[in-house]
Amino acid sequence: MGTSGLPKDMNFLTQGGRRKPMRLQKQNWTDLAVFGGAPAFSDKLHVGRPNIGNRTRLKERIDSILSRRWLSNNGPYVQEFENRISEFVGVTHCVATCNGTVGLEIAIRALGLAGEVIVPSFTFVATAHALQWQNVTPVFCDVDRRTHNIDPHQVQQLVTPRTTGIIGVHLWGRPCEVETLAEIAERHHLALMFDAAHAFACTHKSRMIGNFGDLEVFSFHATKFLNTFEGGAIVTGNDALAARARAMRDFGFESNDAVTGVGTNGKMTEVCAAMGLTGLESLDEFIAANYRNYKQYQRKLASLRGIRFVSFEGAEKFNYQYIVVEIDETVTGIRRDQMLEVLHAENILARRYFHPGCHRIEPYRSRLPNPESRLPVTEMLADRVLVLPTGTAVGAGEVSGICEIIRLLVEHGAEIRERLDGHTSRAAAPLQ
Ligand code: T4K
Repeated sequence: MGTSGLPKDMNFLTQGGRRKPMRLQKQNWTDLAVFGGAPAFSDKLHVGRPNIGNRTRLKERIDSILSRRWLSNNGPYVQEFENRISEFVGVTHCVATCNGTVGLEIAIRALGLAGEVIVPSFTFVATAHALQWQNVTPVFCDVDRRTHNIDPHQVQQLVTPRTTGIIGVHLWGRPCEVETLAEIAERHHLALMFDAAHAFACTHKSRMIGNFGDLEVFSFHATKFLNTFEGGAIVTGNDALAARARAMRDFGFESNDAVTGVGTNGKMTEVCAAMGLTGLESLDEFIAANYRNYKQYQRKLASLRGIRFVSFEGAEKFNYQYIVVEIDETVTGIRRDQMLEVLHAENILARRYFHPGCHRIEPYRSRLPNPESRLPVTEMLADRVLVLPTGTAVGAGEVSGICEIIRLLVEHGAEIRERLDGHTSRAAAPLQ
């Protein structure tokens, strides 16, 4: 045993000045940690480990915030951040917010959405809650089998006299079918907005996401490609909408002492903007790390039986922030949730985004008694999708280790399942 108490054959890797977790290579499925073996990684590997830019620059910026004693309320860094985002996206207005969810809520109000709004169910719950929080009913739409994005064909069928808008979500950073959605919205006089939480720095037909619909909303949460600790932004080319959103973000103030309508406190702080400005200077580095991991995962996983690796190919730009696989248990012999259990035991904290689908979460669940017929693709994806660790905190050695465990799982799926099922049924058996 080494000094750490772990077996000597663990690879100890260091890269880029950060401590890399020790990695144990497994020869056999019976060595899996879920069956009592040592975990493959000494430290937990997370999905959503923040991308952090140049620390010295960040600390300098934080120092100047403290010297200026200007911490919030549309300070100089927030204004600079908004300008940088507008320039980068190529859009006239950027209204930075304290997080993406409040950005969505403000956007929904600024657009005057009411009654029913059509949204995908296969999204983070914030998309639906941002509507419901304002007593607007989310009407859940299914998604496309290949892209995981809202299905325009079903959107069309869900329009009623109560519908006021459509919210598309560019899931995993892949653009929705924006032209078709825009055409439906125009035909029915509906507002169209996009939840672009995953899609900063991605393009559709060579135009940056942020330029589509009436407006789009980014998230700059810690787990996102670009982060401001917590943060978000509404981007639009519509002057009136931008002015409304800007006032709503600041309690309804349009100018000093002049409140012109209802508002909230959705302001971004200076320290958050400083983080965002610093991250913007390292975007190329973030993309390069994500792309390298993406290609390595693709090489190792795309050919595995029962695994569908969600690819981002073609001429568009992507941020590769999410590594997404679908598990077909009829082929792997092992259920997605059992794979998750095995991976977690190995300290690989994969996530099953966006299980179980918003429509299966209250208060929405009771409203849709037979989701299987309305949302078959969502139901299937919610049972199949796994999201794997990536980002600047994950290196080639870790990706390789994760893929080895997945290969072991797929090659011995039926045996592992049988043993896990045995564990579960023994655990569930009543005490004698
Ligand atoms: N629309 C969509 C489509 C979204 O995906 C989101 C957010 C929103 C709207 C709303 O935007 P925000 O209001 O959040 O700006 C996480 C994020 O909290 C959430 O922002 C994100 N989507 C969602 C997909 O993922 P959880 O519940 O998975 O968070 P949590 O705490 O489990 O963190 C995820 C992983 O990241 C963990 O394994 C640990 C790691 N992590 C997290 C944080 C915060 C770190 O390593 N460091 C950190 O600082 O929702």
